[in-house]
Amino acid sequence: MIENLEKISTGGRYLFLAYDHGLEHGPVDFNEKNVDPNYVLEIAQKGGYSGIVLQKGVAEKYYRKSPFQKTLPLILKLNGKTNLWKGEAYSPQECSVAFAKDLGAQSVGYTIYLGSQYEYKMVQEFGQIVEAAHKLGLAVIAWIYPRGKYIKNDQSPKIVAYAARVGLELGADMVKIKYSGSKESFKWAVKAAGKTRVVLSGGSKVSENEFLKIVKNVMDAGGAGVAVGRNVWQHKDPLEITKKLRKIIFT
Ligand code: FBP
Repeated sequence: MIENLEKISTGGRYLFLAYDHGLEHGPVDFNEKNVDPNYVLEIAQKGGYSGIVLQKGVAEKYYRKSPFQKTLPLILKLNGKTNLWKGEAYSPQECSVAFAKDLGAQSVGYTIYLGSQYEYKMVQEFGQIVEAAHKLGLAVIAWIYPRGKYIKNDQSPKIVAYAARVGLELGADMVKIKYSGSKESFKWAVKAAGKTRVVLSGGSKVSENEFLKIVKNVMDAGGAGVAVGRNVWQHKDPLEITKKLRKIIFT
C-alpha cells in the first residue's frame, strides 16, 4: 500500500535506518555500543528517521511495547540469511506478514537475489507477500540485489536499472537498490521503477564525504531517499552524519 509509505514520508522522501546485520553478517559488524539494539533504536528515534528495519527477534524483544513503538515506524524484514551459507544466494522467508503486523510494522521488507539460481523461489515468496501485505494495508519494500554466479557486476547501470524495474513489475511499493556509479545512470533506474519509489542501499562503511556525495547524486537523480545501516551506526557520531543526511534528503 503506497499510502502507508506516504504516511511515514517527509514530503515523499525517506531516511531509513537498517539494522538486520546481526543476521546477515554476524556481530563482526558491531562494536561494544552498536551491538546493543537499544543504541541503534535511539539513533533512529533521536535522528528522526522515517523508520527502522529490523528482523523479528530484535523487533519482538526491543521494539514491541517499548517507547520506540509510539514514534518510530517499523519495517520488518521477512527473510534473511547468514553469510556462512556459501551456496548460490537464497534468502528464505522466516516471518509472516501477519506476524509483522502483530509486531506493529507499517511495512515489510524482503530481499530478492536477482539472477541467483534460487531467484524463482524468492519471486514466488515475494508474490505471496505482496498480496498478503496489501490486503492488510502494509507497504512492501523490496531489497533487490542481483547476485549469484552469473552476475558479474551487481552495480553496473544495466543491472541496477533491471533491479529497479523488477520491483515495479512484482508489486513493490518501494525498491532498495545499490548505487549504479553515477547520477545519470541512477536517473535511468529511477525512471525504470516508475511509480515504485527508489531508495539507495547504503553499503559498507566508506568516508563520510564519499557517502554523502553518493546520497546527493541519488537524490538529484530522483531517488526517494536512503535506507542506510553501517555508514550511520558505525560512524563515530551517528547523529552528526544523520543531520547531514537529513539536510541532503529533506531540503
Ligand atoms: P548497509 O547500509 O549497512 O549496507 O545496510 C543495508 C543492507 O541492505 C542491510 O539491510 C543488510 O543487512 C545488508 O545491507 C546486506 O548487505 P549484503 O547483502 O551486501 O551483505
